[in-house]
Amino acid sequence: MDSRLEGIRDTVLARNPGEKEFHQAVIEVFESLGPVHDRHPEFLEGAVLERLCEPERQIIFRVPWTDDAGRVHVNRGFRVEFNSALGPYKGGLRFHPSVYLGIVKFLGFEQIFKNALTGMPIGGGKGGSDFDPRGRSDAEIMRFCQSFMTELYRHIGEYTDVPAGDIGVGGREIGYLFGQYKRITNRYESGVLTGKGISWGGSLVRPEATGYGTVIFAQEMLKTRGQSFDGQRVVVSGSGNVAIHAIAKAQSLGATVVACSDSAGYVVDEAGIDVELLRHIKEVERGRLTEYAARRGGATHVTGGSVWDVNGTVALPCATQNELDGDAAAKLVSNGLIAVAEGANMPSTREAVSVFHEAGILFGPGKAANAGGVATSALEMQQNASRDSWSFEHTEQRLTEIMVGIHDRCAATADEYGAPGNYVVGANIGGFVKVADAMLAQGLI
Ligand code: NDP
Ligand code: 2IT
Repeated sequence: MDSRLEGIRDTVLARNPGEKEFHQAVIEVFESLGPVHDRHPEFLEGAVLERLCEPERQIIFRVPWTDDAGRVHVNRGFRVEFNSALGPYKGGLRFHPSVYLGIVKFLGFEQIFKNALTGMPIGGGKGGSDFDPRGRSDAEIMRFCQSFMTELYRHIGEYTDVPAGDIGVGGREIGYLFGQYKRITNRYESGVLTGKGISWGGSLVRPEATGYGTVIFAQEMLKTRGQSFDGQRVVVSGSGNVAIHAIAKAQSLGATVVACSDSAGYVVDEAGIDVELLRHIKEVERGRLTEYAARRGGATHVTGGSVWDVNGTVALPCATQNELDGDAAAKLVSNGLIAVAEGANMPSTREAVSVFHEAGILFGPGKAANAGGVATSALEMQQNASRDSWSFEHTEQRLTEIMVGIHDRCAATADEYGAPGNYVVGANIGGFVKVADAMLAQGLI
């Protein structure tokens, strides 16, 4: 790391003790930014990095709710409004038992750069709760969401902060959250949340957007080496919103997706994952991957283990942070890997990213490769602002243009700063310069 940034990094780590995922995200960005500060001394003079690492506002609140048996539970709710230089805070809500401030801050920090790369007018934020939705009835989920929004509503708004989904938060939860916001405020403010149902202000393509966008980004990387998805053997982690649509898109481009996973294990299906069956089990029945293997002839389920033991030419990690470590990366490389695009946020550890770079693997970091979800959220906000709704084809075309644009900007920025082919450098510098310029233009805030 550039020696001018080391002291700033040390201060950030010391000010935020115990938040290891946030530290990891900050260090990874700082490692790219040395050359920017050679060209832009004004960023150091204006203490841009010090300001960028301190969220503009952090909200932590109690979320009490009752289960179906009438027992009272208390969870913790978070919203970190990280940076509004480019637009209202924008980013998802995650409901998962592992959520604590360090996870919300890593996600919010990444979101600043990701949102800048989309070229849309959106700042960065993130939120969520340590609530575990697993095994909860619809009525329990609804009561939790209503309680969560009963505090959150006072902090958000179309021009202030616009949450959406993430792990454990999909269309059902956004519905309950929107209903409660409307009830408390007496405003049909469509633009306050994205990922809404299509009949009440949602956008076509938003459910598919992250997974589709990740595959479009990967396809652009493959093109730089004269390759495509056609005939690739793809391994995907996760089996949620992002994974399902990444699988569908990769297969529509001629690839065979031979494996996917959940937190209990993974399935191998050499014939190619049956997306409709997977979608039905996961989204309609809210079941487990063991069900998939039980119903699909030829597929096998492995309990525990690592999906990265399955060999493939393209890997799409679409589950969660730090799910792909240095050993897994080395194994993938020795098994014939050529490309990785991150559908999840920070799924590869720093060691894994080093392994990929040293082996000359095409590597698309999450803040670039999974930006299609939030970009389509911004398209949903545009439709809401103009009280319009666009066709699937038009919206998908916009998503494709945005993803190709992000790919090309990352590649051009990496070239410009002397790191050709390094999409991590391209994404970090590309996102950072845009936000830094806007922060300086807006004065000391
Ligand atoms: P979902 O809740 O729909 O699916 C999450 C998937 O990841 C499930 O298969 C889940 O398995 C698995 N998973 C979650 N946590 C863990 C864990 N700790 N260990 C192992 N597996 C885990 O979430 P999404 O598909 O929406 O999100 C997946 C990733 O994509 C996240 O990193 C998210 O931040 C990122 N992302 C999401 C976007 C979106 O628009 N939804 C946009 C950009 C990025 P199980 O069911 O067993 O828990
Ligand atoms: O990580 C992400 O970009 C998301 N979970 C989507 C955020 C959004 O506002 O659509």
